[in-house]
Amino acid sequence: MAAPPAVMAEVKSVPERLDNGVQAPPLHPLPHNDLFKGNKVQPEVLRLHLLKEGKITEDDVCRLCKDAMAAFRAEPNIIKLEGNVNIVGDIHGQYYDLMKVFEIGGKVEEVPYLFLGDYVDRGTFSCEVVLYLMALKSTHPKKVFCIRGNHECRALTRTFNFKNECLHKYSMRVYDAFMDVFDTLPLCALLDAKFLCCHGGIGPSFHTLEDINRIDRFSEPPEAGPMCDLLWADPTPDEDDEVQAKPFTPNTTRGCSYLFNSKAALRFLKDNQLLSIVRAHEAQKEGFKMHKKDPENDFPAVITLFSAPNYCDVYKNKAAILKYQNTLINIRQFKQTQHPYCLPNFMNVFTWSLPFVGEKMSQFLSDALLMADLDAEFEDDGSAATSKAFSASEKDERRRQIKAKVKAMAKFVKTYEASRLNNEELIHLGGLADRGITQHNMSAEARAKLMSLVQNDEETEEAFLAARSLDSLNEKRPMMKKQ
Ligand SMILES: [Mn+2]
Repeated sequence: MAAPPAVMAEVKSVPERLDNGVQAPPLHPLPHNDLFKGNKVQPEVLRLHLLKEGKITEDDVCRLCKDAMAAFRAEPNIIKLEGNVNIVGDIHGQYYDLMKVFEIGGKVEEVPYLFLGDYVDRGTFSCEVVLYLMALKSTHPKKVFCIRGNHECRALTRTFNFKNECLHKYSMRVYDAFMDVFDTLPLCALLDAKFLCCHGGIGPSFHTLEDINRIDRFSEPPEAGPMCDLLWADPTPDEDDEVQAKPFTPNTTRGCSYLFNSKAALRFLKDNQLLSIVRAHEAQKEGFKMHKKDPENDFPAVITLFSAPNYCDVYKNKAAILKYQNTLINIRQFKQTQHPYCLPNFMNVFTWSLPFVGEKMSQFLSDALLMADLDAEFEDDGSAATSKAFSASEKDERRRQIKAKVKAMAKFVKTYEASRLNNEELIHLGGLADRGITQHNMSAEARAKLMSLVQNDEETEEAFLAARSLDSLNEKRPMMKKQ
């Protein structure tokens, strides 16, 4: 039997246990007339309401989607931008960190923003991120630009947690409306005719900007081809770049698209008279990465930006945005902002505590049965009445029955215990848990080592790499369902 906790916590009454420092989320959706003044959405009203975990009505969600969709649809595949702009990498449902982005970068009214995609999944506030960005887009269509990331599609949102989040907070109607918006997002941006900004990178399926302009983008992204490469490709890791003779190699980590080496990047830049590729898509310990430099101009051919600090609540990484100001590049890093806690997969607290309660109940019953067994022995010895009532074979039968019951109950205890331990592990794995990471195929020893690094508070390179290693299974594109 498990040892009891060393010190019993002081038992407080229920009112004493209430934390008055935590505000309850608003009970009702934001009234339509607060959200819209005349025909215009009020982004600041929405921002503050979402910050308190408030919701808006489904009709208003659909209205925001319709307005944003019209703005996105009107844009070409490659958005042309000039002058100062803040570039932001992956957000992944981290609404409270998105607030920090605007604190650091300044207001949309002051400087335009370009977001490089992956607004949803992993974090637990994706609805809030998308709603707020859509409100900004329809209010400032020439100040806010959003391109498509690989997560802005049906295939990923249904295997990660965005679809679940929509169903948890809203409905299927809202999820479908978001997906229709994603189908209209532009694919990349061209900044000052020098920087190609996209979510993933380049692939062998296209060579010029004109090729990108020819893509019919208004659909679920395909599993191969130029649209897939723009959303999914990664640069070859620096350490492999030298040995990688081929410009493009299949991207096995992602399960689709390619890794492009620095030669491929330089070739593309030269062919299109560009300086650099600015992309997102990969978590970075420092929030950004300057990849290999072009020997001719000493400028990195590829820059990676990642704007989700402490990704999935376990990576312990910094985030960064790129401020492009007077043709100079300025990287601003930032750390995680506290956010309200959600159990993995939006599980409610009763479902979550079921294995714990089950374990304790079955343990109790198992102990009670053992006692019954002892009592039976005691009665045999002491009471003439029972001795008379039970023959020797009946006593054996009774013992056998109780033993069987104890055995069965022990199985229950074991099952519930395993389920409770699994739940506790999910808590430590945070956002890593949403695609069945617990079935990860690695030795118990390696797994324990990674877990201990992940659970440790230290912000070391080792802890970052441990989280990334545990999470690597999640990077793969899910198999398409044949429809
Ligand atoms: Mn991505």
